[in-house]
Amino acid sequence: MSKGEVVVLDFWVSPFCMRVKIALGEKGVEYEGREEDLFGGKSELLLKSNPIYQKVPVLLHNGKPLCESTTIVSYIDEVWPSPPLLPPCAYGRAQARFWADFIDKKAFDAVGKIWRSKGKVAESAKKEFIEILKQLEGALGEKDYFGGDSFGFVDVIAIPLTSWFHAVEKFGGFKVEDECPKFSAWMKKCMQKESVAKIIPDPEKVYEFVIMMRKMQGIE
Ligand code: GS8
Repeated sequence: MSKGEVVVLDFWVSPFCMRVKIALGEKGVEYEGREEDLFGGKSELLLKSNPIYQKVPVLLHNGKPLCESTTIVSYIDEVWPSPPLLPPCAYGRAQARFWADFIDKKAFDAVGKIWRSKGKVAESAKKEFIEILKQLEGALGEKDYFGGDSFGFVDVIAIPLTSWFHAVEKFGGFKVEDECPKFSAWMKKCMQKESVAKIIPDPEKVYEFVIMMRKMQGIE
């Protein structure tokens, strides 16, 4: 479903970039992914396209840049409406945006706190993280996906975070599956989707990346 040229300024292990690629995959949109070197030096194109934050992902649609993953996923849903990610009613859309915001504010922070810490701090970060997952389990309820029967907006926003779970499980000494079985079942269901499976990186590679980051930040 072409509506011009689509380029994603990307970084393989970034859950924010994964959101954009999964949304494009759901819509069947072809795109060119350009891997950024976030440590060695960002491209001129990235600096020019996202002068405010200088972060990936950036979506370039016919040369016009869009920044911030949740904003980009909403844009993709508007430009390529089929299959829809956001629900048709205003209330459902507002609810989806509420949970997307919760994931950004709470869940990402909690994952970061676990891998960036050690000892007692890591222990309390782990408790906080499990609490957040349980709140997400509550939002999921008995549904297959956050929005109901089909994979939608909140699923696209949330599923990339799970690519870091293996790493945080190793550092935190726990298993998401034991603590939050319903959330875990949702993860497995999402992973059966081609749009998700082909984008989520190998958990061992993510773990190795996190070890490297911990070394770089002097944590170990
Ligand atoms: C976060 C993007 C981000 O943190 C979004 O798109 O939703 N709120 C934004 N991108 C990171 C890579 S993933 O951790 C990034 O580009 N970092 C480079 C930097 O901070 O210099």
